[in-house]
Amino acid sequence: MARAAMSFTSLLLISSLFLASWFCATEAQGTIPIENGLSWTFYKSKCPKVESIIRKQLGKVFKKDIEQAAGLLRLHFHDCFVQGCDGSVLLDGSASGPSEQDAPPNLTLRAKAFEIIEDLRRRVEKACGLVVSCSDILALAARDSVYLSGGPDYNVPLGRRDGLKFATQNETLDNLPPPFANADTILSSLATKGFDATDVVALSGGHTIGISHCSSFTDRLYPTQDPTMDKTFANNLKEVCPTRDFNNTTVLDIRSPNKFDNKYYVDLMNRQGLFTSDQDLYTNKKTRGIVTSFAVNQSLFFDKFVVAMIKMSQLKVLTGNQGEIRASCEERNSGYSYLESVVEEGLDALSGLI
Ligand code: HEM
Ligand SMILES: *[C@@H]1O[C@H](CO)[C@@H](O)[C@H](O)[C@H]1NC(C)=O
Ligand SMILES: *[C@@H]1O[C@H](CO)[C@@H](O)[C@H](O)[C@H]1NC(C)=O
Ligand SMILES: *[C@@H]1O[C@H](CO)[C@@H](O)[C@H](O)[C@H]1NC(C)=O
Ligand SMILES: *[C@@H]1O[C@H](CO)[C@@H](O)[C@H](O)[C@H]1NC(C)=O
Ligand SMILES: CC(=O)N[C@H]1CO[C@H](CO)[C@@H](O)[C@@H]1O
Repeated sequence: MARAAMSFTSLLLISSLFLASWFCATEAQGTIPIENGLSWTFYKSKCPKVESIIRKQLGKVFKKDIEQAAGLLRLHFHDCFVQGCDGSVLLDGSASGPSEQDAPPNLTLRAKAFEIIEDLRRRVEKACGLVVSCSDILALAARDSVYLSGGPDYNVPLGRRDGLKFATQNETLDNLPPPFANADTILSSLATKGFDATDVVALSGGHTIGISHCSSFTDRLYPTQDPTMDKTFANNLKEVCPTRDFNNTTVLDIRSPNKFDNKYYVDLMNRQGLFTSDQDLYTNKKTRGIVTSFAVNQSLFFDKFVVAMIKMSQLKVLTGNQGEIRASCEERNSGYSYLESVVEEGLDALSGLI
C-alpha cells in the first residue's frame, strides 16, 4: 500500500515535471498561431529523427567553422521574405533562367550554406526517404544555427512544401529592405508582412552573428561620415574598407561576433551599429526603447526573437498538395520548366488587369 502510494506520488511528480518542461518549451510558442497545414509534430511518424540528424550534423559543421551558422540564418530569412518560406532561394538560377539567386542580395549569400543544406537533405533522405522538404530543413537549420551559437532553443512548426516558382530579381529587391534604409522604412516594409516594432527590433538582432562586405555600409563613411556613428568605430571601418567597393568584410557585432547574444543592442547604444538599418533603430523614437530593453535583458530579447522567428518561418508557406518535396534542394523535380513559370506569371498579371 505504502509502496503503491509512493509510486503514485513519484508518478505524479514525474508527470508534473514532464508537463512543466513541456509548458516551458512551448510557453512563448503557445500564443503564436500556426498556419493551416503546419504542425509541431509533422514528421513524428514519417521521420522522427529529422531534428536530431540536423542538429547533430550542424554541431560537427560549426565545430570546424562557426561562421557558417550566420550564413544559414540569413539564408532562411531570405527564403521567407521573398515569395514565402518555399525553398525558392535555394534554386540554382543558372540552370534555367534568372532567379532569386541572381539578384544583388544573393551575391553575398555564402556558397557553403547551400552545400550544407543539400548535405543535410541527403542525410535526412537516407534515414527517412523523400519526405522532408528543403524549406523545412532550412527552417530547422536556422533554428539550430541560433541555438548552437549560444541563442535560444525553440520548436519550429513543420510541414512546408518546396515551391515550383522561381522568385524574380525584382521580387527579391522589393522584399528585402536594403541596409541603407532607415527605421521608418524598415518598419513599414515589415509591417506589410505582419511584423510589429518589437518583431522588427528582435529580428534585426539576427545581426548578432555574421559578417558584411564593405559595399553594404561604406555609404556611411564616404563621401561624408554618418554623424550618428562612433568616431573610433568609423576609423576602424575605414581601415577595413579604404574605398567604397573594396572587397573586404567585417563583423556585424564587434563585441561578440560569433555568439548569439544581446550584445548587438549594446553596440547600437554605443553607436557601433554597422548598417543604417541597425543604428537607426536606436535613433528612432518608436524603436529606441525596445533596443534598450533588449540590451539590458537578454532573456527578453530571446523570448521576442523566438516569437518573431516562428512568425517569419511561416510566411506564405505552401502545404498539403501545394509544392513538392525536392529530390535536390537546388532544382525542382522534373515536369515544370522555367518557361512555364514565366507563362504562368504572365497569365497572373493578365488576370489582374482584366
Ligand atoms: C531588417 C532588415 C535587414 C537588412 C536591411 C539586412 C541587411 C543585411 C546585409 C546588408 C548583410 C550583409 C551582406 C554582406 O554585405 O555580406 C546582412 C547579413 C546578415 N543578416 Fe541581415 N538584414 C536584415 C534582416 C535580417 C534578419 C531578419 C536576419 C535573421 C533573423 C538577418 C540575418 C543576417 C545574418 C546572420 C547576416 C550575416 C550573414 C553571413 O555572415 O554570412 N538579417 N544583412
Ligand atoms: C524590374 O524592375 C526594373 C526597374 O524597376 C524594371 O525596369 C524591369 O522592367 C522590371 N522587370 C520585370 C521583369 O518586372
Ligand atoms: C581587411 O580587413 C582586415 C580587418 O578585418 C584588415 O586587417 C585588412 O587590412 C583588410 N585588408 C586590406 C587589404 O586592407
Ligand atoms: C573577394 O575576395 C575573396 C577572397 O577574399 C574572393 O574569393 C572573391 O572572389 C572576391 N570577390 C570579388 C567580387 O572580387
Ligand atoms: C527580463 O525579461 C524576462 C522575460 O523574458 C522577465 O521575465 C524578467 O523579469 C526580465 N528581467 C528584468 C530584470 O527585468
Ligand atoms: C545564379 C547564381 O549566380 N546563383 C548564385 C547565388 O549565390 C550562391 C552563393 O554564392 C551561388 O552558389 C549561386 O551560384
